[in-house]
Amino acid sequence: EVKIIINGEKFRVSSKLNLLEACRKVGFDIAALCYHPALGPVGTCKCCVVDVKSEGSTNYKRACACATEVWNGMDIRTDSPQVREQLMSAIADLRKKQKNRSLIMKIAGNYDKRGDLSLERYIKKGESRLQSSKYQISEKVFDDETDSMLDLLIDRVSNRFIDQTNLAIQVDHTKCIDCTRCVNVCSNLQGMNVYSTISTSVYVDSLMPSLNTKGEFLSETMCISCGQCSLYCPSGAITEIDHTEKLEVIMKTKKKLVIVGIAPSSRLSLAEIFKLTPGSLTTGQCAHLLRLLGFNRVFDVQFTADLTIMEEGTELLHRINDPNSILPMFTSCCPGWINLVEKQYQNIIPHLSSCRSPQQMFGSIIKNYYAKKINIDPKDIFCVTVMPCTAKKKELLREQFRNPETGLRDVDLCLTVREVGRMVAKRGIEFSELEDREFDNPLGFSTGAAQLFAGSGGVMEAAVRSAYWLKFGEDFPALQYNAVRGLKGIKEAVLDFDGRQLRLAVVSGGKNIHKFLETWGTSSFNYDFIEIMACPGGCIGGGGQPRSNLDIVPIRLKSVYQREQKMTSRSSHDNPYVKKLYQDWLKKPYGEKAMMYLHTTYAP
Ligand code: HC0
Ligand code: SF4
Repeated sequence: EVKIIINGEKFRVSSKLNLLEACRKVGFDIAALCYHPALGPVGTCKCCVVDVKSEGSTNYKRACACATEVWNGMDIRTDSPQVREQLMSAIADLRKKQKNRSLIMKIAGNYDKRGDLSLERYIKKGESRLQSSKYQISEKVFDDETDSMLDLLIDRVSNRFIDQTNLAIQVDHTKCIDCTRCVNVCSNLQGMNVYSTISTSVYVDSLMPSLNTKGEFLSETMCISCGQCSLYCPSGAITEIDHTEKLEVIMKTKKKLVIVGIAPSSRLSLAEIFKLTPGSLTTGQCAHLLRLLGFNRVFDVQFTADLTIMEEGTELLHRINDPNSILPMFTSCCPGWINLVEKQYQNIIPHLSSCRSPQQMFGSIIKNYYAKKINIDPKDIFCVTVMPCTAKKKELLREQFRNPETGLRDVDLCLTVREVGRMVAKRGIEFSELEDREFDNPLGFSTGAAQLFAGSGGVMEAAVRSAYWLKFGEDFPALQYNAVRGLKGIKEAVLDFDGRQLRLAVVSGGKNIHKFLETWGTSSFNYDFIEIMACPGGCIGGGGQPRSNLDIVPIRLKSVYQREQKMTSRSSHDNPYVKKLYQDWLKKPYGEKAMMYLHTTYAP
């Protein structure tokens, strides 16, 4: 601990904190755009500026609190005229960056539309407009390297200021403030290295958008659509592609039966958007809320999570029993992970479970089974999901999930939790007051196993419970499987399966996945069943979750386990509606019909 003085008041704080964290801890909530506790100091936005001086010294010095350590006797002023002045200039700088960006993007747009401006004329025009602007722009705005970047910009960005090529997340370059959080998150947390700042020799006065150095659109990069960058972006430059307006149009025309399914972890975080305790929204309140938003049927994706377990558990047993089959088997419900395999680890494809994700099983059941059951043409159904994930938006667009005969997609649209939050706010619904309502059936009932899907290790635990039951005809002892619980990035366990030692691994977060797969193909990579989720912590840490402080992820996970324990049935094979679905329609897990409607293929 050290003793410090802030604005004349004395405090004791841990010496491990940086000055920004220390100030926040004792109640001085200093704004900072580029700093994020999970990422560490960057020091580009300069918004957390403070005055500091040592004991005995007379002069205060300006410092970015995020990049400053605390020391004994430190004297800090957070609101002196000098600090304010510096802050104003930092904010003006940020605005300037944004303005300059939009200007250059607009010029690029004009160039493309008219098509008659040579690059040289374009540069001169740009230069004079920039120099006559009220912002001070460096003289050396355009040099040779910048030339080629501009070329790229004009060529690649053309008339678009917003890169929506990824289909899940979008980058609005005009809103970027150069905080570099996305670069940090994508490289250091996810190990994907999609973004990079353009090297300083080219990067004059922040005129260039943070395209990666090759100037590619997102769709041309290794991006797996996990959306982690959209969780950390402080300026709204990186967001999910918003589908709320499209949905509202569909709802207003009242031509389709609009059906929704909510994902396991979405219900745990929705309340956070409205400053309620995380996990405080009950499943019953979620069902009520979704009805108020205008959905005609409100179902639970946890129902198809149970179904996934029946299929995946059976598939695992098949693979274990058949000496010619391919092991280890990897889970396949995380679309960010599937994107990663298809882009970077294609030799893993035969190892992926062929099970569709619960989202896609949901759509398939709705359009192929439920439609018939209620005697409605599937084309008159609009199927929506509420996910903690951005990659799910892209998953539903895969050709594999379009009915080959009717051409209809199984799932029509996916909203992130944040989008639902926006819809709720727009309608002015006060949901802390909402009473519980039941989900509709038959896709409304689920077990504890399905609730576990929300956190890393949950699919594994659910699968172990049912694979055990499928094999031995009795419940997994004590149900709870602690070895795969918790937020560690890589977890391993060995399970005694009637004398055969099943080697299990659970991995979440891009960087951990890369690390885990380093030994792939060598004899030390020795597993039977592996659960992988692209986001740190699994879906509870998903890229479509509310932008809460990330220390909330353990709280969400605790809420998962608490909810799970209270559920009446806790193993997927106990779901009576799943059993009935097999009786009525699918016949048996991993059977012919199930293969047709619940399984899929992957493309290298
Ligand atoms: Fe999944 Fe997920 S990825 S685990 O399989 O929870 O169920 O599809 O919905 O929430 O995104 C399931 C699927 C989800 C979540 C996510 C979770
Ligand atoms: Fe990187 Fe994920 Fe963002 Fe793509 S979505 S740029 S992989 S963090």
